[in-house]
Amino acid sequence: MTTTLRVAIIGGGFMGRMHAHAWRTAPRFFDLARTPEVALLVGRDGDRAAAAAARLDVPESTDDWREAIARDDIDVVDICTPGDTHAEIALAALAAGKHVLCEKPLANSAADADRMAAAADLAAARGIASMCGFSYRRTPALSLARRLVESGRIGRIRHVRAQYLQDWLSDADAPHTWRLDRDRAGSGALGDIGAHSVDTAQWLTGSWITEVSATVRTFVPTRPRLDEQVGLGGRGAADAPREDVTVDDAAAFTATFADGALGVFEATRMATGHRNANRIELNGDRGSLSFDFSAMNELWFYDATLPAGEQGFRRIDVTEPEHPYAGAWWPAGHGLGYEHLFTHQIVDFVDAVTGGSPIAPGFAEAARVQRVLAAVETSAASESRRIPVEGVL
Ligand code: 4PW
Repeated sequence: MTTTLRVAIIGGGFMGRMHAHAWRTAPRFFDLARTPEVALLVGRDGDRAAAAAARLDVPESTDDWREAIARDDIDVVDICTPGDTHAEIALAALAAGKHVLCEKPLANSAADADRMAAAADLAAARGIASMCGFSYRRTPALSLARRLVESGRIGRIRHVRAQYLQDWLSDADAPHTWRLDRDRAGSGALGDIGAHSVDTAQWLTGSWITEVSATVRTFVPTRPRLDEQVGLGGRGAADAPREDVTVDDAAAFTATFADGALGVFEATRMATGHRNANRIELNGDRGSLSFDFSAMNELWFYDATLPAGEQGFRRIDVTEPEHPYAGAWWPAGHGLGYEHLFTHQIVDFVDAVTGGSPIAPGFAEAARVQRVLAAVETSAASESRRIPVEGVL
């Protein structure tokens, strides 16, 4: 068995660059059964692909993802493109016997997600691994939270409270990007960042969401045409022709979990002042856990089994060798950043490819997230959801 794992990254934008960094960093800090080599980068056009490949020190580039599928010397296809391309690329890659890592959300529809999950199951029987990139699971603090939940430290969970707040679209003249186009992105804040909250909540609790009641809003119906993509948004003249926003700017929903817990979720990219506040809190009958990505190296734990006079939320600095992933990095509490989640994701993916550990989340689990997103949009579109409060206007 060759010791290398040759990777083609499809997409050279924010996530493509992040994944290239993670593929290269993982073997430098973790012992991997096979050594990843990013061999090919696929971009939207030849020049962009070549420029991204040169910047990321990837030896070859192309503008056609089908080349990656056709090459016998490619073992892994890593999909870092907008959601409208995920199903076609993943299905072709799995059929060609490639292992697949696919960015979230898995697809732009529950139907596509289910097709991908079915193909992944068939491929798994041939030893082909496939995983969806819900990277926040790989935060050491959230992995520690899952250990504490699994060991019963907070008991039976009654409440899940999840918010993912960003503000890069707060300016009504922030230009139109693919993330605002339903045909490209599938949905807006709901699928782009709310999907993370849904996955994290189901993963931490070990319980599926069975019912939702939702509201979505589009506060800014049109935005100026984009001149140049920069990060999540970009540059565009405020007086440029405006293009329709066809997705949600914000989503809020309640959720019922299979084990009876009640969830409250919120996702928006217009929460002025919040750059990337990805928060979740679990309240159980023996304690609570609280996490805010803005302080990603900390987990807050309330132990209700302590003597009453000693109870209170205490901060766990999740930076020690005893904590998930942390021991591979820096000593003396120096902490980690967003990019480390993606390195951990590669470590777990390579481990899954080499049969060392189960795949999580696989496409079937990611398809469950997609079905929750679909239920949220169905609820939000259903007038029966709106119950007027008596006596008000
Ligand atoms: O999943 C990604 C998040 O980690 C999103 O697609 C964009 O990047 C917006 O927030 C972060």
